[in-house]
Amino acid sequence: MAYPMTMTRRAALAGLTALAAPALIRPRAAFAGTGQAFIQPRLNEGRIEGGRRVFDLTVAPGLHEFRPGIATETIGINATFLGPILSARAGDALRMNVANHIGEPMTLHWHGLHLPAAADGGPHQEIAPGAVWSPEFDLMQKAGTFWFHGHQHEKTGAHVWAGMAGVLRVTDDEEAALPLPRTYGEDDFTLVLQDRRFDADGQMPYTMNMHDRMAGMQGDVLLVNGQTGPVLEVDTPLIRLRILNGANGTFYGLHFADNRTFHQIASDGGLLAEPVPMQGAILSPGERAEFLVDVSDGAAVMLRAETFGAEVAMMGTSGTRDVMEIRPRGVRPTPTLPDRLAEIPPPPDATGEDRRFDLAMTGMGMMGDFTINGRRFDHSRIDFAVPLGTTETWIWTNTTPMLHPMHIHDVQFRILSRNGIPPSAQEAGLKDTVLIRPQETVALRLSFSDYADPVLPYMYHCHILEHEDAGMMGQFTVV
Ligand SMILES: [Cu+2]
Repeated sequence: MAYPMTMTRRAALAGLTALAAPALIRPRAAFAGTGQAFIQPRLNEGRIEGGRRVFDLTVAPGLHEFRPGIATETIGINATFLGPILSARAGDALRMNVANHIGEPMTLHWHGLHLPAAADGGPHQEIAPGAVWSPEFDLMQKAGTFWFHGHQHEKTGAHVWAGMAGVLRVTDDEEAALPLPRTYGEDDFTLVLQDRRFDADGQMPYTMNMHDRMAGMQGDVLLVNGQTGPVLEVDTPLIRLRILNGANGTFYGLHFADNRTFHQIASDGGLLAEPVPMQGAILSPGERAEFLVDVSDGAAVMLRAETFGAEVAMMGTSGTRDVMEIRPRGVRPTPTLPDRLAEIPPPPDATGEDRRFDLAMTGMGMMGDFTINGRRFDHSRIDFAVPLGTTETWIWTNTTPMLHPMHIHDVQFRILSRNGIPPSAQEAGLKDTVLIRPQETVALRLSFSDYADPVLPYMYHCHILEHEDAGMMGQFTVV
């Protein structure tokens, strides 16, 4: 049954689906909702050793049952698919022991964290097969939902597709003082959304066709923490959903089947100024958001995602899929939401350079290159150096007909404008990944502090992993 799009969701998708064509991908009946109880990855608080919070992460091949009785070859982190939810407090001194058991070089990148370049886990921190990498750094974040994933040169797409990703949940005093749901597994749930294609043997080989090379890998099976169509039963009137778009190349337009209003309370880097009411929210690959959902009426409701790829302006969306059914066990009093969440000061004034980044596509797309300022990624080329202690303005212009979610390492930045218009409330907080639509110019303000390294760079890249692996990436040092 086609779901009638609300005006709000139409507005959210405006400009993306103007030239919509028929759906490309249809869900497979075999993967219709299983009705399994929702499972979220295990919460892992690490261990305290000499004043440091230490996490032991073993990255290894696995066999995961996406369907009962069918073992699919995967990569997992302390698990058969994906990794644990790491839990740490802002200000913690961390050590990550990352053991590579996958038999080929890999890296593990801490997405969204402000840290020294040597600890970043980008393509320059390669972990040899059999080796353990143990970066140490301070957790200099606000409370929020961060994540970690493979970032091996030209293998990011393949590694993440296989399951090399996990979530880092950061707490702090500011967030803890607010009347918000935060009890893991009771009223606070983490959802890693991804989609995958399975072959006749139940495997998910990373084989790209021409469309995948152009638009990024998309699948016809929507996964929530590796499950299909789970059911979440809850006992509280208000629940918090921390959602990561962990897909390689798919965008999710999240909404509820009954069109209910829900509230976004956090973006990539932490809490927003106040709860933002909405009936639909788009999450690009790499982005996170936290939502409050009022389920006090006791009615079961389906969380749904309109799914689409980078090429949506040309090809339309690939349809609407069920994500997870929420079943409250009883009617409860209507909850009250806090009026204010966090202090979000105006973006800092610029003290350094304005830099321009032109996103372009050469050739006719299918076999062409994606470039930034006319150049493909070169592992041995530093594109520019930023002076430590400066605040810069980065202006992105997208002349391709595709969506590109651009991610910048080391910083949580602020969005100044989209085509000259100030950002909406849900984009006015801390961000590390920003969607740049076709024909859009987006200005960001970024401060580079604390960590300098004359040699080791940070990355900036499209978070459609097939675009990144194809060279839509650059690197800068902070000096
Ligand atoms: Cu891209």
